[in-house]
Amino acid sequence: MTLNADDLFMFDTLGYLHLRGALSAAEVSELLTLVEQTRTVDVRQLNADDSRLPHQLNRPVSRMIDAEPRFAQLLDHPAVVPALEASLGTDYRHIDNDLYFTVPGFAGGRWHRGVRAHPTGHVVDGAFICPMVKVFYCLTDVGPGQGEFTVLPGSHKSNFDVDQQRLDLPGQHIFDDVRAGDVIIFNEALIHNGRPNPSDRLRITLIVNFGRADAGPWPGYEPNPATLAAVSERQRRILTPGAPVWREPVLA
Ligand SMILES: O=C(O)CCC(=O)C(=O)O
Repeated sequence: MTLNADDLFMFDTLGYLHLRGALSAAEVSELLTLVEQTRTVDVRQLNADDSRLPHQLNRPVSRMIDAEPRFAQLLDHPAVVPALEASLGTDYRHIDNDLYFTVPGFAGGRWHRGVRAHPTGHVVDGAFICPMVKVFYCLTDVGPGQGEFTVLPGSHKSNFDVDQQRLDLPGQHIFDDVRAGDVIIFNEALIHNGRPNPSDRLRITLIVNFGRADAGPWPGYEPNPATLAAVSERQRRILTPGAPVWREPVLA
């Protein structure tokens, strides 16, 4: 999969790409098998040092790659490498990773962003300068009213505040036509949220968050040395912290 001029335009302007059918049916099936094997992992055991837990989501398992190093394929999957290299540079790094469930009855999250918006966007001299870009590997179909992911397109360039204490925000995009195997890539400066899930369907997402060469891991997400030893050389480079811990760079 390559990124063409239209993709670059949309990523710059909207702040996200929805890559439909990015994973094959066989890949979805393999990843769902890994999910089944990982979903009941004891997160206290996985995080021998309990100080990590307060920083993690564990919905149900943060640091899924440490729990199951075969998830490391998500660090350099061919479907996402072009967008990650274009937005973060060829030496992009891992920041955090989560096996993430949106369970039936989920009440909905709150709007947030992972890094600050930049009033003129994240392109300088024709190149992206995004500090953080997140990838959602969607393993289940998601339709209306099924705990959809939502973004405010263009909010990575926002110049005005918006009242975020409500479910629906002006201009929002709701990902309510997702098929298992789709991938969503977004600039973490986008305001985003997970909607309530009144349905009886579980939404399963594998989330991997990335930064530039100098990015450190989110606190509580430092990879295990054993994981670094188990993965490919390229994956090891991506997983190796570029700094001891995540700090947002100051963009001019
Ligand atoms: O997928 C969702 O429901 C929200 C996830 C989210 O907000 C995040 O990963 O920052």
